[in-house]
Amino acid sequence: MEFTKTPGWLDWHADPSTPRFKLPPGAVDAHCHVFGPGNRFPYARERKYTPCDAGKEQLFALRDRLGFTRNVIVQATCHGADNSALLDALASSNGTARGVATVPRDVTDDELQRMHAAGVRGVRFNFVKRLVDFTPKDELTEIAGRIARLGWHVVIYFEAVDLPELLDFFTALPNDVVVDHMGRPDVTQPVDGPEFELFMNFMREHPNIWSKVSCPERLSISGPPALNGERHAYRDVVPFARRLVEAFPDRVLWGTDWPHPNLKGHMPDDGLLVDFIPQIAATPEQQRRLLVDNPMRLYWPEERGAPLGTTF
Ligand code: 0GY
Repeated sequence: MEFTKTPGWLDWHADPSTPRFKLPPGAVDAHCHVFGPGNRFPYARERKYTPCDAGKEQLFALRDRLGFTRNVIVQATCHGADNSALLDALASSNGTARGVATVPRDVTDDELQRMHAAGVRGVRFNFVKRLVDFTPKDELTEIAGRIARLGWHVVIYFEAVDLPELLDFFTALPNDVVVDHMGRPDVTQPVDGPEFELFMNFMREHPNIWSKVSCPERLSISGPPALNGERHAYRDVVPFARRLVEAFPDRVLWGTDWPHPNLKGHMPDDGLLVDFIPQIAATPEQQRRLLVDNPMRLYWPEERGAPLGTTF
C-alpha cells in the first residue's frame, strides 16, 4: 500500500555522526520505534500522522553505529494496536530487542502469551491528545491488571499540564510504571517550580514509578539543537533530566526516540544526541545505571545485567 507522508514531515537523519561519548558496554536504547515499511506493515486507519518508513534494518544499523547493544522498541501510534511491525522487528533482533505494545481490552490471553514469548514486556497508555483518541480508564485498568500477571509494566505518555488530573489513575496502577520523556515538562518553568516539583513528588512517593530522561530535542525551547557538531545541545532541558538522574539513579532510562516522530523545527543528529548523555548523567556510575543496569532490570531481568552470551 502507498502512503503519503504528513505535510512537513521530517525524515530521520541519514548520516548521524559517531558519538564522542563512549557508551558503557551493554548499553540499551530504551525508547525507539519502527515505522512500517508501510507497504509491508500498513499504517493504521485511525493514525494521526503518516510518517516516513523507518524499518528494523535501519534501526539495527543505527544501534550499531551509535554503539548500543540492545533496543526497547515502543509501539508507535501510527500503527495503532497492530503490533506486527514491532513483533517482526523483535523476531529479527536475535534477542537484542524487547518491546512495549499497544493492546485493546479484548486482547486474548493467548495473544498476550505469544507477545511475551516474542519479547514484549510492557504496554503503553497514551494520553497525548494530538496522538490518540481517548480510551476509557476502566479499560486501561483492566489491561493493566491482566498484564501485571505477566510481570509487564505500563509506559505512560502525557503532557505535564495533564498530570494533576491523571495522578490518581497512575498511582492506582498495580504495575511498574515508566513515564515517557519526564512527563513532558515545560522547560521554560523553573526546575524547582511547582510543575516539576509535582513530578518529582510523584516519583518520590511511588517507588514503582520510573522516568525516561529522553527527548530533549522535543522539549527544548531555546536549544541549541544537536546538529553541526554542537557539543552542548538542548541546554535548557539539562537541569530537568539531571535532577531526575541524581534523585532517582536506579529508576531512569534513556532512549534515542529514533525515528523522532512529529518533530517540527529540526531533525537531530543521533550521534550528537548520544553526546547529550554525559550532560545529564555526569559520572560513570550514573551512566552505567541509566544505560545498562536499569533497562536490564526492567527488560532482561533474567540476564541480571550480564553481557549478551553470558551463561549462569
Ligand atoms: C515519541 C513521541 C511522539 C510520538 C509517539 O507513538 C507515537 O506516535 O510516541 C510524539 O509525537 O510526541 O515518544 O515518539
